[in-house]
Amino acid sequence: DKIVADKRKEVDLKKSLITLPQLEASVMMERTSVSLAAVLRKSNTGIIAEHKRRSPSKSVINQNLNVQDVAKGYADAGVCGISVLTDGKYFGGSLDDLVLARASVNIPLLRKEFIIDEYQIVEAKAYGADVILLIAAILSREEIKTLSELAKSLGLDVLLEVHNEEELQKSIMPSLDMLGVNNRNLKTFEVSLDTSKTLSEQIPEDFVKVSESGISTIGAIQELKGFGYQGFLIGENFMKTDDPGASAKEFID
Ligand code: IGP
Repeated sequence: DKIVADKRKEVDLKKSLITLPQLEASVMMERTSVSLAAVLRKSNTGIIAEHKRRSPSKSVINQNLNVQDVAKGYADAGVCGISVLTDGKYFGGSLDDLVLARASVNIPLLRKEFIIDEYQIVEAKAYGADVILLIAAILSREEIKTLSELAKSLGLDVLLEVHNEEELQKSIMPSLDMLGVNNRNLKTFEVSLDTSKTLSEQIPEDFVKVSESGISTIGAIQELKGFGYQGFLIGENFMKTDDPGASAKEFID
C-alpha cells in the first residue's frame, strides 16, 4: 500500500545518508530504556499522551505548540508515557520531535511510526525512544517476529497494534509487550470503542492491553478498564487544546 511504499523509499534514502553502523555508534544507544509496559502495569490511570500536529483524518490539530513544552506538560501531568509521531508526510512529525521530547522528559517515549525495516528500530533507539509501535495491518507474521525480536535485543518495549481478530491471531508471540487495539478504522477513519471491547477477551493475559484512538472522556476509560485495558493512547483530545498537559491532567486527577 501507499504508506509502505513511501516508507520504503524514505528508509532507503536514510540508509545512504546515515549508515546502520553510524546509528549504532550514537551515544543514545547506551541509555537504559524505561519500560512502558512496566509503568502501565503499576499505574491506575494508564494514560499515554500523544504529540500529534496533524492527521490524515483531521488535517490540522495543533501547529502552534513547541514539542518540548508539550512533552513537559504531559510529564508534569503524570502521564505514563508519551507517544511522539515521527512520520512527516501524514502527521507532520519528525525524529527531531523525538530527540527534543527525550531532552525534556525521562518517562517512556513511544516512537509512533510506520515501521517496516530494522533500520527504523535502531533509529528509534538512537533518537531516544523506549518503545516502538508495530502495525499488524502492514506487516507479515515473519516481519513482526524479526522486528520485535530486534527491538527486544535493544531493550525496547514493543506495542503491537491490531484492528481486528485476524490481525490479532496472526501476531501473538512472546516478543511483544503490549497489544494495542486501534479503535479507528484505517479505511473509513470512523472510530468505535466497540473494537476494543470486542477484541479484549481474545488478548492473552500476559500482554498489557492498550486501547488506542478516539478516547475523549474519563467515562470511556472507566468502561475500557472493565474490559481489562491498562493503557489508553490519547492524541487529538489533548492536542486540540492550547495546553495539552493541562487537558491530560484532568484525566489523571
Ligand atoms: C491517537 P486519537 O484519536 O486520540 O488522536 O488517536 C492514536 O491512537 C493515533 O494517533 C494512532 C496512530 C496509529 C497514528 C493510532 N495508531 C498509527 C499513526 C499510526
